[in-house]
Amino acid sequence: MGVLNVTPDSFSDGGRYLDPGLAEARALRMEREGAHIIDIGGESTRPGSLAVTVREETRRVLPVIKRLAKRLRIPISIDTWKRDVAVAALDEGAAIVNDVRALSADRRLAKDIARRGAGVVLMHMRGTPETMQRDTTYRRLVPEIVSYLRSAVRRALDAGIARANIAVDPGFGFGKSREQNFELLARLAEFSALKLPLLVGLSRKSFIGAATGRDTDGRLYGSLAAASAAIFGGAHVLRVHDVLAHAEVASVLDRLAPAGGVA
Ligand code: HH2
Repeated sequence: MGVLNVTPDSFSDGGRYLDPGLAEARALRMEREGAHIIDIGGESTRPGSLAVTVREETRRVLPVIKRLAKRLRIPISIDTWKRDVAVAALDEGAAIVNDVRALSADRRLAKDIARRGAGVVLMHMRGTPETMQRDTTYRRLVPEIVSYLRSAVRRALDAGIARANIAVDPGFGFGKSREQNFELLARLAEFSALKLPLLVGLSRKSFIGAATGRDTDGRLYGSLAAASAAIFGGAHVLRVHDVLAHAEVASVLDRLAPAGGVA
């Protein structure tokens, strides 16, 4: 899944793709480089960020979705937790809602997704991006996140979303300390209990920089190491900024599966 942030302030590519023409070119390039999904976001969710209005978010993403729906052969996902933004994006050609609040912000969104036969990514976060790093204590980290995701999956199924259209995500960097992000990565295999495709967003995140001492733009090698660990831990979808490099890593690791290796 290639990341396309149409925002002025995303932690890694903020401000680079505000122009719809540049955003379109970036998405087409990620498709050529091996992306299977393009994830378009109009609001930064980096720690401490504030929510933008629906009007502003749709103003940023809709023109890009409109253009790309005609040109891409791969599906578009809309990275939003706001119902109005999600519905407008689906109606313009997005096929998946990537919801960092796992359908908890507005109960009606699940039904909107079900009615359109769209896909959904259910991600774990505690609080909001503004507050999520204030308290990162968990009684039992992995079981708590698994159980949160289990409830979110129940919400999705109850609204009529097909099981085949659901993926889950532990939400790296969303209300977790550095150590907890590493623990989650080391214990990713435990999420197979949910028996659903597992998506992870590790690319260029700060816990990777904490290990390598690099800033956002210098985190490719660290991200690739984390992605490899995630594949060994059973991840099915990698949400990344550097598509070509990750696609090459995945294509080598995928060769291990027929030999009884990587799941
Ligand atoms: N991470 C970010 C945004 N959306 N969605 C899912 N499912 N999983 C993630 O880990 C995830 C996500 C944050 O990264 P980015 O979009 O690059 O930055 P920003 O939130 O600053 O726009």
